[in-house]
Amino acid sequence: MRTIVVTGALGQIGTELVPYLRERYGAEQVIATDVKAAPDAEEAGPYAALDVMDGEAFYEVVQKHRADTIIHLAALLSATAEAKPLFAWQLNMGGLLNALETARQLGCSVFTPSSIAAFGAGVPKLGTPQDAPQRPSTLYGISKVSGELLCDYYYLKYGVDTRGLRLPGLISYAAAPGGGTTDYAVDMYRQAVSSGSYTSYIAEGTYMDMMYMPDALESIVRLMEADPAKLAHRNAYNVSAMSIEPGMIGAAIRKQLPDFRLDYCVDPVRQAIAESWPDALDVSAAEEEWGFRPQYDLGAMTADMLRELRLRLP
Ligand code: AKB
Repeated sequence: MRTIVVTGALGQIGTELVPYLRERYGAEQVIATDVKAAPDAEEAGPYAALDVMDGEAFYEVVQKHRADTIIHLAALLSATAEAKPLFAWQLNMGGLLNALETARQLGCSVFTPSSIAAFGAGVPKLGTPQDAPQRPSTLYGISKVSGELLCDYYYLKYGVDTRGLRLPGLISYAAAPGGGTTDYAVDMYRQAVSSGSYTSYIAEGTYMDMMYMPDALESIVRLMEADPAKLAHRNAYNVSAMSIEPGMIGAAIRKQLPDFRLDYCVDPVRQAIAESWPDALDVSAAEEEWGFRPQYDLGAMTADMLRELRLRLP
């Protein structure tokens, strides 16, 4: 990667990925884009307002900056997609198609995230294999499987260097997530610091894969820098650092904040989404093909999250 256009740069991943890439590749080499106008703080490098559903505008931004890589993050997450399925399909698929077409015409590589949501019924919940039937029951999951297939198509038919990760729930202190099912985990840490208690909309005992944001950022770069000859599974790799449920996060928080109180008020929509997903992915293909190696377990992540949130939250 030399010059990189990032879409959805103001979202949960983009907020942290853009500075991470700028540190590594140089500020001027990373062009942050989002549908919103540039925030005042966005002075650390180039920024362009871009609606990813506008194919011509997409092409122009990438061409103008002579980018060789597109990191396409703009998408609706699971809970929002379930509330607005038509728009979610249009944005998640239309934006990706524009990214791939631009890449095809300008010779770029493409990274785009898939998700644990790309799996549904009919797979083992524990150790969900890299290659398994993908029959998701959520609109978000359907868009993610379709995205994986579309990325494969552009690779096989046009030689576009497409790569992706089936990301688990990402936990970070820097940017609040929006519209996901795994967001409860981030909310719990934030509320633990700001109010000392949290009411979870996901039921106790509901396991999902999660990963701390620094491991996600490192994994994206590691995959994009990997030797293409070793990538048998390009779109997309199972990745996860831990399989956890709300009570485990609560217990980890209580080790540092003994008075932290965790209650439950289950939201049936997000609970159903969570139950349709795997409990724990098999990540061996990512380990073998490009050296996936997350650093943070639940304890280390909790210590870091609480330390950082105490500095940030009132
Ligand atoms: C969501 O909850 O929708 C996302 C995801 C797992 O893809 N965090």
